Amino acid sequence: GHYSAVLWFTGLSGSGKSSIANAVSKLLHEKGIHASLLDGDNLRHGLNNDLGFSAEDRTENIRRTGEVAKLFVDHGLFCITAFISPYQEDRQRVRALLPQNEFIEVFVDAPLDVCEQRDPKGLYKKARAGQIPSFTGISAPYEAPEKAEIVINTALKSIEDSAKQIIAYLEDKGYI
Ligand code: GGZ
Repeated sequence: GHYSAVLWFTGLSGSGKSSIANAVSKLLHEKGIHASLLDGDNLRHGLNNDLGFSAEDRTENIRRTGEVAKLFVDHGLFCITAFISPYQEDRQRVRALLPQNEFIEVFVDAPLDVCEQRDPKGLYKKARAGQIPSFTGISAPYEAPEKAEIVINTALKSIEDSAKQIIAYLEDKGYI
């Protein structure tokens, strides 16, 4: 058996949230544990397709996602979320929805210049050129967590090692 929780990833665009979240999901699956994976990309095509990137819309994006994550955990599943979730207060509100040990904040901590150099979708380039308004890190804020349960420096660690760090945390704390 296992003790389920939300693994709430937060970090800049291009920090590696989705890649690490996918790798963690795969490692859990190999252990016979099914995790539901939610990310900005997929939810913004459906449930959240009415939301843009204003501060208000991001807050609502995170609120809805938090409620969905809570449903999964209440049903005994791990839920892994990968959203920029740039506001401390929004993440705190999701944390408060759940018992203390059922919210695990994972700060995917890659410096802006590293994310900007990666620029896998060319979004930073567009944002610098003024073609994407309110782009996180360029023209909209990112509030780094002060007390995340897990901090990963993806400038120094591979996706695979980052995922292993998270699995080790879950084992160490007795979740799995
Ligand atoms: C930040 C944006 C923006 C703006 C589009 N700011 O690298 P990506 O493409 O795949 O990840 C980013 C994604 C962020 O969506 P989230 O739902 O995670 O954001 S939040 O938690 O802040 O609500 C990026 C793309 O959407 N994107 N415009 N202006 N990222």
